[in-house]
Amino acid sequence: MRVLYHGNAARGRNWQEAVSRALPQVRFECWPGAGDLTEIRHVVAWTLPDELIAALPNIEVLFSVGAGIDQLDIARLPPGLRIVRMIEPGIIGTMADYVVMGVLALHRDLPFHISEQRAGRWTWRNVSPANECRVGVMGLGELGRAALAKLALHGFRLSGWSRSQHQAEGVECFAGDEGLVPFLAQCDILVCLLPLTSETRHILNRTTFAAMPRGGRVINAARGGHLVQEDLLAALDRGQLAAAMLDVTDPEPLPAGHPFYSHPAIILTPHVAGITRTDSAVHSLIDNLARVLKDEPLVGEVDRSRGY
Ligand code: NDP
Ligand code: OXD
Repeated sequence: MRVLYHGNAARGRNWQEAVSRALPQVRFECWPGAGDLTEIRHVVAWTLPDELIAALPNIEVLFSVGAGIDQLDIARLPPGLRIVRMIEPGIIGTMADYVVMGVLALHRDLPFHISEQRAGRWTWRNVSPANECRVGVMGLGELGRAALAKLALHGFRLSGWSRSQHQAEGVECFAGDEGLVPFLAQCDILVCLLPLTSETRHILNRTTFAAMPRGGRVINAARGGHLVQEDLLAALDRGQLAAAMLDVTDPEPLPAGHPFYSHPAIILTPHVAGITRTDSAVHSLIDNLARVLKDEPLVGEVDRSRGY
C-alpha cells in the first residue's frame, strides 16, 4: 500500500521512518517527490491544494493531520472520499491545558490586571473561589471531555452542551437546540470546542452572548468561523461580556491593526491551543493504517453528512 503525505517536511520524514518501521508493507511517500500519483489511494494532510486533488483521481481515504477537518473544505473533495480526523494524546493534552489556562486567566481577571499593569496602576479586584464559577463547554467530544476532566481538578462548577445527550460525572449535560439557552444561562465562562459545520458556524454571536449572565467570559479554542467578531466587540463594549480569550480567528493571521490585537479585554493566541505532536500522532496514524490493511473500521472517521 502506498500512502502520500503532504505537509511539514520534517514531520513527513519522521513519519516516513516510523511508518516504514512499523508497517513494512506500507510505502510512505512525501510530496513533492512521490512517484505516480494516479495510483495513490491514501493521503495524509492538513490541507490539500486544488492541483493536488486533481492529480489524485483514485484517492479513497484522507487522514487529517489535525483533529478538525473543516480546513480541508470537504465540499471540494470527491463525494465518496472517506475522511479521518486525528485523535491523539498530544492534541488532547495540550488543548485541555490551554482551556485550564484560559479559564483560570479569565476567572482571575488576568486581562484586566495586565491592562492595569501596562497603565502603571495598582488596582485591586475582588477574588472569588473556583467553586463559585460556572464553566460551560460547547462540544463534549475528545477535546471537550478532556478539558472538563482537567477543569474538575480546580473545583469549577461544570456543564457541557452537545448535539446528542451525554452523561458525565460532575458535569451537568445539556443537548440540542432546546438545551442551548438553559446551558448558556448558567455559564459564567463559556468555552467553545465545537467542530466548525454549517450548524455551528457563527454560533458565538450576540444572541448567544445575551443568553449568558451579564459580565460573562468567552474562550474560543475551536475555529475562527464560530465567532461573529463584531458581536464580540459589541458585547465587550456593552459589558455583557467582561473578557475573551481567542486562539482561532477568521482569517488567520488577522490583518495588522485588527482590534483584537490591542483590545484590553481580549487575550489572543495564534492557533496554538491543541498541537499535533509528531511523536505521539504517528502511533494513531500507524494504528489506522494497520486498520486499512486489515479492512477494519478507522478511528476518527468523519460522518460527512454531519460534517464532523
Ligand atoms: P469531536 O468530534 O470529538 O467532538 C465534537 C463535539 O461537538 C461532540 O460532542 C458533538 O456532539 C458536538 N457538536 C457537533 N455539532 C454540534 C451541534 N450542532 N450542536 C451541539 N453540539 C455539537 O471533536 P474534537 O473534540 O476532537 O474537536 C473539536 C474541534 O476543536 C475540532 O473540530 C477543531 O475545529 C477544534 N480544534 C482546535 C484546535 C486548536 O489548536 N485551536 C486543535 C484541535 C482541534 P455529539 O457528542 O452529540 O456528537
Ligand atoms: C486541529 C488544529 O484541528 O490544530 O488539530 O486546529
